[in-house]
Amino acid sequence: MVDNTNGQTPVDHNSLRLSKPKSTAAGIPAVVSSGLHSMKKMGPIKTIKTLKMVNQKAGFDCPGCAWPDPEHRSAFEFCENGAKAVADEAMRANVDRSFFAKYSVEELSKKSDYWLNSQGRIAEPMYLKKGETNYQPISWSDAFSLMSSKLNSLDSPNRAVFYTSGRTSNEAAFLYQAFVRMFGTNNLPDCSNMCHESSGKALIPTIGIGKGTVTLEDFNHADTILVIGQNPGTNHPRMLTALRDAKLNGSTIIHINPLPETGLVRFKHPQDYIKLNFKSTRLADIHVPIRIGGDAALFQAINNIIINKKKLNQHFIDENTSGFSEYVKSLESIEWQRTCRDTGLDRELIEKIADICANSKSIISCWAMGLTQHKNGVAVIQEVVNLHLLGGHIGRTGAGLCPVRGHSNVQGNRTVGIWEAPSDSFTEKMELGLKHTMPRKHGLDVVNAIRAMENNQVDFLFCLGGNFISATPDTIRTSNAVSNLSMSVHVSTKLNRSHLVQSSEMIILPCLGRTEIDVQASGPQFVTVENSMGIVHTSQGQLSPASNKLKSESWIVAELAANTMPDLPIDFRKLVQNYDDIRALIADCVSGFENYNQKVRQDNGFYLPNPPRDDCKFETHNQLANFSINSLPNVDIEDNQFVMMTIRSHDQYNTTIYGLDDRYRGIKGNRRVVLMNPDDMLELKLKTRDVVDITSHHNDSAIESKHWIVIPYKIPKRNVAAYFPEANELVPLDSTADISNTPTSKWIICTISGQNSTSEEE
Ligand SMILES: Nc1nc2c(c(=O)[nH]1)N[C@H]1C(S)=C(S)[C@@H](COP(=O)(O)OP(=O)(O)OC[C@H]3O[C@@H](n4cnc5c(=O)[nH]c(N)nc54)[C@H](O)[C@@H]3O)O[C@H]1N2
Ligand SMILES: Nc1nc2c(c(=O)[nH]1)N[C@H]1C(S)=C(S)[C@@H](COP(=O)(O)OP(=O)(O)OC[C@H]3O[C@@H](n4cnc5c(=O)[nH]c(N)nc54)[C@H](O)[C@@H]3O)O[C@H]1N2
Ligand SMILES: [Mo]
Repeated sequence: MVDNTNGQTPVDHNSLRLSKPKSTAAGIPAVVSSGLHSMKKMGPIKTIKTLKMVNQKAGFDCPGCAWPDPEHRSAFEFCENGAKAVADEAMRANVDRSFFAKYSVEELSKKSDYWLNSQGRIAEPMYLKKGETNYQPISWSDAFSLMSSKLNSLDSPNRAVFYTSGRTSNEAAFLYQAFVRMFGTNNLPDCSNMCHESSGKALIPTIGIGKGTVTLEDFNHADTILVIGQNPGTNHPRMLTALRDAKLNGSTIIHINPLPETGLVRFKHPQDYIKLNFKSTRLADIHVPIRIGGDAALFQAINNIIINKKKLNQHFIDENTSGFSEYVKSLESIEWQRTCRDTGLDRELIEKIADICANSKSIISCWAMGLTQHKNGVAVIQEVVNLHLLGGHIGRTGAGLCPVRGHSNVQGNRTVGIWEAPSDSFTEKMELGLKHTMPRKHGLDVVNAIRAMENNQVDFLFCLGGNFISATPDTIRTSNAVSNLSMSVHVSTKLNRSHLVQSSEMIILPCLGRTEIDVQASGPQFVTVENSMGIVHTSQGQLSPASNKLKSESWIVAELAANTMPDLPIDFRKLVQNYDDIRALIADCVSGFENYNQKVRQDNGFYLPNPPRDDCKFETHNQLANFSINSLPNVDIEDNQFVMMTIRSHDQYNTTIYGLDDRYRGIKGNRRVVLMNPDDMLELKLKTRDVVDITSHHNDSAIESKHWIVIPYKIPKRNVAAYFPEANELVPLDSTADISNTPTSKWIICTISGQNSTSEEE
């Protein structure tokens, strides 16, 4: 029905069911939901066997999120959504040559994301020749010959782009960036560019490290925990356990979010049922229903109140920081009228939160995409940092900054070199370790890579995991850019839309997942990953691979390197025979990994050095933590406009759609919905389930997307929400955050029109 050759998600005509949003997260429904998903995909025996290995010392790291494991683990150390991620990977390998013979690329592109994912694991390498309609099988060696001759035929190494999604192990990621840089380019865009890039860019100049500064234990000692722009009930369910424990230890939890996300209302730990404890815990003491984009105004106001009340840690400020008096001066012009308008909040509530912060001995601030994916993503995070510097809430027990990472090893990937803009000192150490020169010129990030493809400056795209088409913004524009490529290669576990938007030649390389046994010449291997709190630990797959044609990511990267550059000083093929050898090389090339092989074998792994956390030291240009002064963003919109945020539902992992239900929000069966404030609906004369068209506006350009079902929801006026990836087609490629260049997926100015009556059954 819809022309889908450009990678758009087809319109969803399934019937929509609505119910009241839930008030308690997890509990029995979570156990049932994860159980059902797992049983359906794996059967009962494999389900129990598999789930017992998640996040255990000798098991595999959950491919779900990057939340750390407690030191004393229970037998079932996973959450509902982790169980779904595991079950999804443990599916049978039905996507093989007969599958691709049956369905042409054109036919597959008409299928929903849910359907594509539910077909099972990809079984063997596949090749789509120029002009052909269907993928055909190809041998591993022929695939490498095609790729290496393409790479060697390029006019410049910079005409190749190497994307990474954050599930890749440290070992594979390290080998990959080593090869890419020795090949001669820093074109290493990654999912981080669309995720926590703003956090890194905000933290490096202010505290000297682009990572968080707390440990899990700190949660037990925090007076106040701010959860800002984050939906942990769905995206980091195991964080709820940490919040519950903090709560039981007396902390106050403040949830700053346009939506009253269920995960932060009440929580029931599924494991408590085993102990016959049926009570749930209230989590957030205060929900702050901020307008989308109002956080900078909120934090400046809070900081100003704290300064005016003189509730400062003057000793910390004097000893450890720079820029305090300039910052104080910069806040003098704050006006309540603007604060209340930008935030949509009453003065009273803001004063109450400021009061709590001012009187807290130790604050932890957690944040995710609700802050990073904004035009002022970097600046707003720096405003949170300012709050911490005023009270010295950093570098001591129970206090600190906690950017909550997404993909399970996205932080580790960065640490070992997946970055288009490495520092000179990083590159120098890498060169010494690898005994090979590397380019200094910074490469392309995600958005600039798409622009370069659009301008025919790139011929070759290699994706180590991920779903480039559906994760990036501006779907139609990006699809057109990608179709300019002469070759694109996807190392994947599951079928996704990126396999269906045609470049001249396409290759799919199926790889082992985190859960599967990885045997190389020296025997079974484990890999290593870094969680959101800087702990590096092992992960060892335990399940038989879904197909005997799957290869490990490290092996794939090594073969790519060996085929493309046979004369390198490093024997990539030898390195993958025993991953200890890769780790030994990482120890030589990356700071903090000395004695890697020994340290990572300790129970619970090891912490990477973190000067602010460990010693209250700040390795910035002036060796001090820096206050930052940022002007407020203009969040005014015109009378007929709305601000849209694109969010995740409960049954998805990024672009992988496990199911069609968003259980906590009470939205089931159909994902092509737009959540609106009931007063706005009245004004636009819209009823529940009416169908509308949405147009996004950026500078002078507009993008239209048809057929969205309206749902009334508790969301601030003039704010709307829709699900990612369906709504990506509305995110303009050129609307990006200052400094980090992250697409503003939570700030899309749009108009809504073309209402007609319900057509969900059509
Ligand atoms: N099950 C599951 N787990 C996941 C993922 C998944 O898709 N599924 N994805 C993983 C990845 S890669 C990531 S990055 C994380 C993402 O984790 P989150 O960042 O929690 O994910 P989002 O759904 O993007 O939610 C952002 C939240 O920010 C709020 N928000 C939006 N705009 C604003 C704003 O202007 N101000 C404030 N204060 N809040 C705002 C939204 O209402 C929403 O609750 O989760 C990871 N874990
Ligand atoms: N509008 C909008 N856009 C967004 C966001 C948003 O909030 N709103 N969020 C952004 C964020 S935070 C992120 S992190 C990106 C996510 O961007 P990506 O990381 O590119 O996307 P994923 O959906 O996580 O990738 C899913 C695919 O990864 C492959 N895969 C899964 N496991 C493995 C594995 O172990 N190895 C390999 N090689 N492949 C594997 C499967 O084939 C699957 O189809 O999207 C970004 N895009
Ligand atoms: Mo992410």
